[in-house]
Amino acid sequence: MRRTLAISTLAVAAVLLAAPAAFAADDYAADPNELINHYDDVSRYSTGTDLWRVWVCDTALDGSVGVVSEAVDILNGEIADVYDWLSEGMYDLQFEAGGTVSVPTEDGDDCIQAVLDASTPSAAAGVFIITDGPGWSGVASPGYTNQSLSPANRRYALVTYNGVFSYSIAVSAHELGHTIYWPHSYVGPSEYDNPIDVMSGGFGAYGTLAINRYAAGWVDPGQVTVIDGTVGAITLGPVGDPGTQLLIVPGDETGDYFALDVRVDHPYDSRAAAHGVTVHEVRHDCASTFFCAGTQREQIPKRPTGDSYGHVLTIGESAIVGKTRLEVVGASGGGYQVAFEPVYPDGFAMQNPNSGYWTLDDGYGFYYGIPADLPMACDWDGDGVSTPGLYRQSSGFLYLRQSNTFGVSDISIYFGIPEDIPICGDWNGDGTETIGIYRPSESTFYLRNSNTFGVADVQFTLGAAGDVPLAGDWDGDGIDTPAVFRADSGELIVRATNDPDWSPATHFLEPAIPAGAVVFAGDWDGDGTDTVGYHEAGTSWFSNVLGGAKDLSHVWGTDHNPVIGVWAIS
Ligand SMILES: [Ca+2]
Ligand SMILES: [Ca+2]
Ligand SMILES: [Ca+2]
Ligand SMILES: [Ca+2]
Repeated sequence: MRRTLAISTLAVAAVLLAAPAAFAADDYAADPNELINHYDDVSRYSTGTDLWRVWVCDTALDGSVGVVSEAVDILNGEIADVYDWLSEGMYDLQFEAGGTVSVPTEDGDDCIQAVLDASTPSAAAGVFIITDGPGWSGVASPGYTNQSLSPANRRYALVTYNGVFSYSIAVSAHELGHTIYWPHSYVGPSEYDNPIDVMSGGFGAYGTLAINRYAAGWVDPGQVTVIDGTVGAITLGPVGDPGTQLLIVPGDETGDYFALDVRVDHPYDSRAAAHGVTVHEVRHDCASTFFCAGTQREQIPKRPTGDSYGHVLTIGESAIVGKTRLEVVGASGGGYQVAFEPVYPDGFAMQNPNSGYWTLDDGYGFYYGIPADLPMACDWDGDGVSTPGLYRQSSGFLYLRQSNTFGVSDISIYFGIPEDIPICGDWNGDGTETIGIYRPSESTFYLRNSNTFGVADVQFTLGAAGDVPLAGDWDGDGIDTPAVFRADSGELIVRATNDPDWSPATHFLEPAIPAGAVVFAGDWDGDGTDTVGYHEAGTSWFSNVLGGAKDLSHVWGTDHNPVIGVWAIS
């Protein structure tokens, strides 16, 4: 039998037909935390009893249909139990027998129409339909908002036979999630690439995001903590924890934010790789979508890699979201302790290649290195402050210093050969920036995850002869990745990840950079995303947008090397 996991929702069309005048694009007023658009609409079925009538639909396909009474027992068993767990007892799913219909086609839409036509008004709020279609798939809709009972509300979930009568009845849980206005969470282009979410590709586990549980009314508004730009730490608990279950980092506007929650071992959520603190970006795209609530809410795993657990932070891992750096610092009270601090913007320093004198952006200076050393600055010890590093091309030695003062190197490492160009960054997202080199003759980056002697932890090719190597966090996920700047075409070619086997490269056009200028990268506005600038004739020009016009400037004397870093965190 062909196995498919093509799960989809028809929610939008059904809702739009109902009561368009009821939806204002900016209606967050019903939610005390102003996180969920149309909170009262999207939580209306998910507290208290939600009664369903179960039907089977015999199509022109010749697969198994199943027996209604057996389906009712399964749904009242494990599926109701799953939602009892997720809702902490607040959502009582109940299923009762409906009936059987036949349609002359193979089309699930015909089944939905036939069941709604055959239904009589009752206390049920939806119809649950099982077809004889192959594989594991389904569709669902929360229905009209101006009617609450079936069939007038046209609320339905439809799954294939295997979605109830096989080992993978998570398909049923998934479709029922849509009927309480839960969207898919995904990186894309597939909507099923988030392996931890039953509302995406997580069909081995029943867990879902705390923002879904909050939207359903199961996480109390008082169990939400919104980070306000301060330094601190909080204990984040899993389903059932009486304390904070949802941590919010604000984004740029109402309805756009980052949501963190905790996943721990549970019989219904036992996939070990999914345990930790999950990070998702939530967006209500009300500008381009008329109805941006519920199933139209965007929930995007950060870090943005499909089919991976990269957005599940374990102890010791960190991420930058919004203007906040987060780190999971330990386990606590059945959940995790999450520390947070603002992201500090980069500033300019300059290094005089003739004297080895460094001048920071506040005017303070010190001697470090000898003429001809190539300067860089990174946070070699993870304390938040950048300090100098020098690469002596003649010997292949890197000389790192841990303070911005006069003195000899604290760390010296042999890494590279005379032609190499040094770079540095946090290649693995652990909060410490480490060394790397670019070997122009091989167009290859060699990255190391510790500031110690040894071979590269990661290496891969990028770019072509003549390209200038750079490193930065181009997408704001807390992980620095290499890029190359190609002066003759003005292209900045950015690698998405440090996965040596495969990583897409994105091309940004940087036409504002003149040929021959020194190019550098940094985060000057402290939003966690690095962008580029150039230095020419004593002035540095930069933009806070990749590909943007270089209209910000920093002026100093000629004949100096610009060095970008976080020079102060006060
Ligand atoms: Ca440091
Ligand atoms: Ca690191
Ligand atoms: Ca990145
Ligand atoms: Ca920035």
